[in-house]
Amino acid sequence: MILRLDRIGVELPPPSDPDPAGAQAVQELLGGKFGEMSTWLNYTFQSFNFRARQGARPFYDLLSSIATEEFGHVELVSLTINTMLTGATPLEGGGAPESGLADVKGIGNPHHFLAGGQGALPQNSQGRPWNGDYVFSSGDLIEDLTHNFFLETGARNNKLKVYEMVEHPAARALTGYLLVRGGVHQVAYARAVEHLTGADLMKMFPSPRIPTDKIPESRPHIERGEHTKLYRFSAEDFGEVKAVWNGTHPETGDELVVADVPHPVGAPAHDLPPQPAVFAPDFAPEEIAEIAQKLRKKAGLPDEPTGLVSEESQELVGALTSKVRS
Ligand code: MN3
Repeated sequence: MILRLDRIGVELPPPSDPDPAGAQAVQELLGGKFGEMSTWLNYTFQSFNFRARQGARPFYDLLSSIATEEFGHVELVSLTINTMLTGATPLEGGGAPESGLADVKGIGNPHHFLAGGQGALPQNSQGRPWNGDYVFSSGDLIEDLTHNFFLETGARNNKLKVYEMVEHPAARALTGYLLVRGGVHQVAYARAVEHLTGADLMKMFPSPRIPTDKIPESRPHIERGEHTKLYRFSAEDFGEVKAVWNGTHPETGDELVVADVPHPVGAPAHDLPPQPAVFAPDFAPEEIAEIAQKLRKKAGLPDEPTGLVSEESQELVGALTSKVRS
């Protein structure tokens, strides 16, 4: 089972200039062959299918811990896409016949506006759906772990390319963070294979060569030691991971540690404003809010919503422009 927290893995910048073309490129990191849906579901199915897990417990615990972190990465990429799409149609007014949708014709992925409400989709950067065939779960532990090392290699390669292609601050913050965490997972699978076979994949296949310490958006995470920490996403379980995740980082020489907290501190998400032109969450969002408020009152809930969103969320609507990056 998975326990869900209403926080995101790392703080993301609030919406600024909308960038639908950039959001389309970021989709590769979500629903591409080497995207977060692939890392999440490869490790998830491998952990579900793990036979004789008691005898191989440290490896099962490693796969399970990384699988859960990947769920949060799917969330982060989705929120980045949503942030970049915010304001691409007018934030206020925007009713027919001038909804602003004509302004986004030919920019980015039309599905973001036509099939979705200016939100992320389980697709790659070409708009092709994520595919269950991307999941490799052979049942052979060494084969699966070697596959995962390769998957993380491709994933980091794609992240660096998206970093270089898209200069939107949300995309840069996302890729800066994911490059560091993907690096942890790449090293983790290399360590696991090394424990089982003696082969050092980091030496045999030193790819991709990414100097994350030179990337401004990665540096703060490295300074906090995020390149050395493995999280278990459980207060009680998956503790045998330390039998595999140990030694020193092959690039920095720092000691690899299992974090003593279950998950990263993270941050509350931004409450992104409505986009009435695409009916998200409705053509007249204030009516939904009114109904919800009545229901909350009837249920004996306090006047103010109990969930947490970022502090910036209060000012998001008025501060945004609707100017699309070109
Ligand atoms: Mn990931």
